[in-house]
Amino acid sequence: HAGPHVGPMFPPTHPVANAPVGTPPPTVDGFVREFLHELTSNQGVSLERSTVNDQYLALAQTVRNYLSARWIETQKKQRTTRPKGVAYLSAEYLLGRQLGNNLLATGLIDIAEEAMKQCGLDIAVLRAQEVEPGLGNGGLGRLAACFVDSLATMNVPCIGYGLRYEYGIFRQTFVDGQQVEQPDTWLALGCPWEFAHPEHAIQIDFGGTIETYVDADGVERTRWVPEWNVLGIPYNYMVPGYLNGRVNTLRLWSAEATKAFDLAIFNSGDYAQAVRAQTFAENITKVLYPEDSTPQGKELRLQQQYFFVACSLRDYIERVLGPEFDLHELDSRIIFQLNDTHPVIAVPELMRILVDLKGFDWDEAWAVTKKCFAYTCHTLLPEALEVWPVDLLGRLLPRHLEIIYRINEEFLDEVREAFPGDEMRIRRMSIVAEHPARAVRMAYLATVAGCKVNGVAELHSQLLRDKVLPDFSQLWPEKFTNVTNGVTPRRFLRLANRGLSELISSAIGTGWVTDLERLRELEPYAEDAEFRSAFRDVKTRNKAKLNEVLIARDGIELGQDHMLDVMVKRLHEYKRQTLKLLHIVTLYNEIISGRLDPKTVTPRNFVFGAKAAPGYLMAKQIIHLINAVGSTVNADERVGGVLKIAFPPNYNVTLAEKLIPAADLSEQISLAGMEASGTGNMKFQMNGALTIGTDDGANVEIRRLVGDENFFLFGMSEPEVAELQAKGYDPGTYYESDRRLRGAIDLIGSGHFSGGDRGTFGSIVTNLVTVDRFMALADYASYMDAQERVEKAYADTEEWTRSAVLNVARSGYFSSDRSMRDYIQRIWGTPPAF
Ligand code: OAK
Repeated sequence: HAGPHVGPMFPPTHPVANAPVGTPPPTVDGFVREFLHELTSNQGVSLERSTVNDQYLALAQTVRNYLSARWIETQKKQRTTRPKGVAYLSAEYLLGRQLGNNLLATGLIDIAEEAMKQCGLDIAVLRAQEVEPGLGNGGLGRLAACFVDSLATMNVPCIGYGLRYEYGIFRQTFVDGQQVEQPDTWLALGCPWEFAHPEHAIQIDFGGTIETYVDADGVERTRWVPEWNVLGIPYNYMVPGYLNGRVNTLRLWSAEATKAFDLAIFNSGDYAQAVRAQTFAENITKVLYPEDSTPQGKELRLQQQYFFVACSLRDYIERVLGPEFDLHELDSRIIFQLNDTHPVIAVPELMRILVDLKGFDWDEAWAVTKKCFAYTCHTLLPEALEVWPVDLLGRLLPRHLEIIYRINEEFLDEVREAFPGDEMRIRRMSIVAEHPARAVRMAYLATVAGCKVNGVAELHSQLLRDKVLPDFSQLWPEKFTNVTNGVTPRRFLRLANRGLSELISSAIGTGWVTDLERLRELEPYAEDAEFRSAFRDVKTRNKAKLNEVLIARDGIELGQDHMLDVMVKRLHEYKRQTLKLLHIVTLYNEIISGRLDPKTVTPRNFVFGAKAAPGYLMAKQIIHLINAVGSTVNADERVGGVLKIAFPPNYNVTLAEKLIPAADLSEQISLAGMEASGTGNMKFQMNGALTIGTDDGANVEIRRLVGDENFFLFGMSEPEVAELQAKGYDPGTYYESDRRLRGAIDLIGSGHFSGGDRGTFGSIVTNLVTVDRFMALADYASYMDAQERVEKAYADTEEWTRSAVLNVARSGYFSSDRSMRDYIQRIWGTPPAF
């Protein structure tokens, strides 16, 4: 690829680089003064009478003040230099808490800590007061948050566009071991990080009809006559680079009723109806859909998608570029990156703007549009590919449907020309599917419109080309590329694991924070017994901290001096939490039936974290089973405490930041060919956990980098899975022929974990033995073997630590800074600005 040259990142400057230009560096005294000022002027309370929430808000406000001057500065510079920027379009941003990250980015951690101490406050208590904005489901949303962090740190102009859900991902609770969802009221105590701009509201239309008319030049044109509309209110969030003075913007849209809409009904005297209209409009951004990669095809979801991309395009074109800008040159100033298919309705929207509103002719508009979008796919599951029924689209967005039809017609003409007479291919490739019902395949639309299409790990990108979009990759091989995911080392190493960060910096300096490949310099320290001992001390302290958190948060007590084995991710059958359970239940069954002496078992804490989509019944049953196995095993004296199962509810970014630094073993055990990438896998590696995993997603690249001897590989490879699938998979044969496996499954089926009731987990058992879509039984024996290798390896403390250090040293590739560099070179062409 002939991308632009990407120079070194903007070098980190002094530790208060984000302080306003011309202001003296902050001192503890100054910080105390500002904090107290915020407390009195913003919260209206004295220090003596203030609550922890007051104190948190005042502290956040103090930090926000440092950042906002730099933010204004960044925007001012951009208005004069007019660089090309990235507009990241994402329905989800799973940000995590902001205070710690913003203190880190401004270099104010120590000053703030000392200042709070002088006020008699513990900054840790204040930080714990923050409710994280859970505006995402899992991997896709967290990735978006890592990417905007990296772009700011690398000095690349970027606006993240998304939705300001009033309720984020539900708060998970367990009642009798079963998931119960509670609303996430993240805004209840006030969010100090957002800047609302109701004066910049944008009107967004829906519904109605289309009509043709003849314009002043005698040209026949089409226009949309919408039926109803809402207002989009922008809420801006600062995205600071790490110690570099740049502050980018995250702009999330909130829906409100339009005045005109209200007023008409109000004037008719129906006050109640007017209020209903308000409610109706505000529903659009009321709640995040909690389905992770299984879209439900709900009308409200399409409303959300159109609402946020329509707001974002209008915002960029009218407010950022302005009326003078020649939209023929749009691609010189922006690339719209589509985070999966959720924002793909932006494609016909841009066409509509150019053709209907700006008077472009069709071909001209299409030429511009094709250069302005790029599409990232985050899945391989067929059921995760979004498809919108034509009648729904036509009802909500009639003009967009018409535009999609025309895009499709012209696209299919192109296919016909490339493959004359191949009608089957035409039908396969059509953006509009005819069966089972007429529907628009959003991934196809994104592929046709995008200048590039990428997967999120090498294996995934390959499978995307070969299995999901084979006809498209044959037609346009050069369109397809890979960008392996990454995670931000600021949040997930520097901030989450201060102990390890300090140990690393004491060995190799601090440069790794923005240049993670420098972790390679740690390799020789793997051979240094003193360093290894210090490394173990850090782990031990992280485990102790985790214990404190779990006791305070959930009353959970982990086993002392146990290996920490962690599986945290959304609950999905393809991720195979059940395979993990089969391992645990097997050990347990072998112990209680006297075949395994618990004294010979390495003591282990098994920690799960997982939310299930509320409508995903099998996932919810698996959660129930994990909890049931946990309470049974934990209470069984025959186990002697060597197996300890913990399932803290409501796994989120905040908990991840505590769990991952304490982990010894990272479970990445999806069926090969199912996990697009995984990003938790990278966070664990970076924090010195060893991985037990299949050859799936980014595990492939992790293993290649750390070496076979530092990774516990098991299970079928993707081609082996495909072969077994083709041959016909029968889980029953594995069940019949493997005594330990049968024993574990039978124990679950016997009602042992459900007070004797065989029905409770009957469907899990039946499903495993007769269907097992994700082949847990086929990989079971290999997994058990690998777990035995884990036990042996863990027994050799020095060797294990050596491996752990090498895992850290070889994790540099998985910085999201590197991902961003790849996007820039392969897709965006947006070099660092100033
Ligand atoms: C969510 C909704 C629709 C389609 C995909 C997702 C999603 O979260 N996918 C996940 O994206 C992560 C980031 O790329 C990957 O690491 C995960 O493997 C993938 O499941």
